[in-house]
Amino acid sequence: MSQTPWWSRSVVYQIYPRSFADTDGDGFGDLRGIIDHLDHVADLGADVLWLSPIYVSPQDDNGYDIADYEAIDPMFGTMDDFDELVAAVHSRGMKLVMDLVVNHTSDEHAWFTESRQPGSDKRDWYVWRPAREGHEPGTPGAEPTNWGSFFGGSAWAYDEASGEYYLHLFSRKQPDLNWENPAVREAVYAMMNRWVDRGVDGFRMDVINLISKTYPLADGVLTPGDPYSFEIERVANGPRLIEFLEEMNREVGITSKQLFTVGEMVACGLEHAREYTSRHHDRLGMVFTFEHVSVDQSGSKLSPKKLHLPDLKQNLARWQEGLADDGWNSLYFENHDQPRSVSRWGDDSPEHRVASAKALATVLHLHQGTPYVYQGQEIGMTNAGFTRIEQYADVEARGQFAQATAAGVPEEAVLAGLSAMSRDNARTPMPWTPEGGFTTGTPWLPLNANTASINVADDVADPDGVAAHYKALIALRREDAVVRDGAFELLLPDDETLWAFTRTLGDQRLLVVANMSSHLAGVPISALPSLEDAELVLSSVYPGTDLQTLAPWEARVYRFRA
Ligand code: TEU
Repeated sequence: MSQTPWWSRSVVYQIYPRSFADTDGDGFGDLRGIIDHLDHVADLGADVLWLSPIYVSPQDDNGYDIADYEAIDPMFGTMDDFDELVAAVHSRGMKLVMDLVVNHTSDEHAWFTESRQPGSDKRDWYVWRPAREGHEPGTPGAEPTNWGSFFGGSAWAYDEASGEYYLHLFSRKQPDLNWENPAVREAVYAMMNRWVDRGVDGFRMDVINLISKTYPLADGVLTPGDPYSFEIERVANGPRLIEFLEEMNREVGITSKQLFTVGEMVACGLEHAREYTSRHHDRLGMVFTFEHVSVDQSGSKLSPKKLHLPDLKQNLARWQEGLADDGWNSLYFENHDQPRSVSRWGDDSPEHRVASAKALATVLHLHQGTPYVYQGQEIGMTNAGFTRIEQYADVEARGQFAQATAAGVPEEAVLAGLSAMSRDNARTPMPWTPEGGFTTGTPWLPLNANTASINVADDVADPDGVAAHYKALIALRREDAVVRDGAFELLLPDDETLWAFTRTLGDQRLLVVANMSSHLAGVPISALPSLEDAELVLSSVYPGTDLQTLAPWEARVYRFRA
């Protein structure tokens, strides 16, 4: 793959279907709701739509637990609705990318129901192990290894009927598939091919670097105070991952059909990303790393710390440089698993919310890579503001709460962590109008309490709204080759307030300078390229005349000849 692939020019909009738009009043979003609101996405200028899972699922993990890969869950609609959606997306010149969740299935998938029978030929489709030697099966400590699951508790569930344990790196309703078994791989590729034949343009691959594990499965090191080991190296980036990715690429025709692929990868560093996205191999188009969304965490997700800006911008810069000559970056601050960026790294007070949402958008979209906009990010949606555990619907939030409180962490501390970091922050339904406009029924998760003031209708009607700024950024990317292909250079790397960088292509150069704080910031002009003959192309707030001082969250983009 040597030509520049089409998706390196794209902007992706992620839809979380259950929270997007409900047309039948059941309180859950559906495919017809997506069809109804496609013009909102098209107006922004995004050209790829990624749908979180819409397949048949008991919804233990909101669809990331799939019971039938080949059918649409009735809560979302029918296959006819899906075909209509594909056509509606394509007729707008956009592409449709599906979520592919094949590290695990639901425990209600027919493959797993069969696998539960010890003599079945599907037994080996999942990861079954006997109890630890010398232990009574099903008793505490008898789990085959000491691994913890991502969602709290052991990564092993005991199956009484067969007297063995199955591995589940996520909830106990998400048993891991055994990718060592060629029949599993064949079945997955065949399924992918059927979706491609139906018209889908690519896949976002859920935790795809967990499909190859390091065998034999063995205990990890325990951190004091933690009942389970979380040594991610034992399950991520395993020895056969590249082989599996290349096989999948070949069997599904990913490169030959120019399908869009992004592999979500925990524990994926730059070196891994280079390997997986190299243009000299047929593996993946790009990856989602977790590095930059971990810079404000001290150890666990539930103990966030204040962002030290240099950590974030230096991390992104390192990836910009690291993938400049080979490979490709995805650019994201938000998705359905992350808190709202304006609450996390901006300032969600009424005074600064809009400007800080725009400043965050500006810096992200002017990096090199494929930017992702998560539904609601384009209007500067904020965190949910939950204060009680009962308000959370997420299996991860509930599991982590149970594990942490059982280990003696005070409830208040866990709730504070969840309030800042929980995934439900991103999952409150889309506020289409000041009244809500998401459903005529009772929404599955309450709309954000600030819907009357933060909603799509009001924001898009405002020429100074957040969406207008996203539109301008996306348009700039379309028009300007520097945004797509320009070399990246981080300026003022240690500055704790300013985020500044240049992009250069031939004699064209862009300078981006943003004040990432809620106070006025002086700019050390002498450390920046001279602005003589520079043209201001974009700004997040009404611009002053010089660059000596930036208003709170003021971000500016200048164009000039290098
Ligand atoms: O997420 C993978 C993942 O490891 C994390 O995002 C995880 O959900 C958590 O936030 C870590 O604390 C993917 C999906 O994006 C997520 O929604 C699913 O729950 C998960 O895989 C399992 O399929």
